Amino acid sequence: MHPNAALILVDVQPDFMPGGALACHEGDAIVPGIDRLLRRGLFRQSVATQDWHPRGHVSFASVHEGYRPFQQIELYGHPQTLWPDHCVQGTPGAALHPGIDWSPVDLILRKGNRPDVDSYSAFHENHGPDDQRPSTGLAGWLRARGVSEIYAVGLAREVCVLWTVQDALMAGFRAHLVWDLTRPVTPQSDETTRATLERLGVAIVESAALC
Ligand code: VGL
Ligand code: ZN
Repeated sequence: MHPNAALILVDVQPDFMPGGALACHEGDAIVPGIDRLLRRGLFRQSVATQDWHPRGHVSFASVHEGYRPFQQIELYGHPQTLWPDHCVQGTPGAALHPGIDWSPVDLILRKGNRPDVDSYSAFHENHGPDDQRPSTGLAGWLRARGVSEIYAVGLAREVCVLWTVQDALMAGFRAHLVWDLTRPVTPQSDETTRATLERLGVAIVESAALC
């Protein structure tokens, strides 16, 4: 039991899994373990994020003439990776994965709905035209419910999961990443991701050790 902890389930959506628009390596392998973890009810609160883009979103390579997915541009003074069209609002690929019973989840937070700003983390949008990273309100929501630490699972390990644990730390939460319940877009990024987490003081844990 983790009486002061929240489970954050990041972007567990078909578009981030094999066959999806922006597939993570073995992205579907985390589905049974996440379903089991949710059913165990170990956490004070649980929050799911859902990547939820309008058609023609600024992060889609298809709207930047001459660019292809996975190339980088500068957007509002910050690097922006261009992605294949993914998680378009209302499409099956954007659904919360049907292999998980989502009924125990306390909050579902949709992100990336602003056409001109991307949004990786559960806590803040990415930089916008005014150079701010607007808060989603999640830190306050968690604090108001007595949460002081978070455990992150989901996709993608080196993108939205990593940004979420980084922002959690910045907001004053103890942060854990459940390694076996995350998968990366690019497996070659794992070494850098681990080093970053260790440097920041994020605990890397395995789901089998949670009790
Ligand atoms: C994500 C790229 C674009 C993620 C979302 O969930 O990690 N990655 N949108
Ligand atoms: Zn996205």
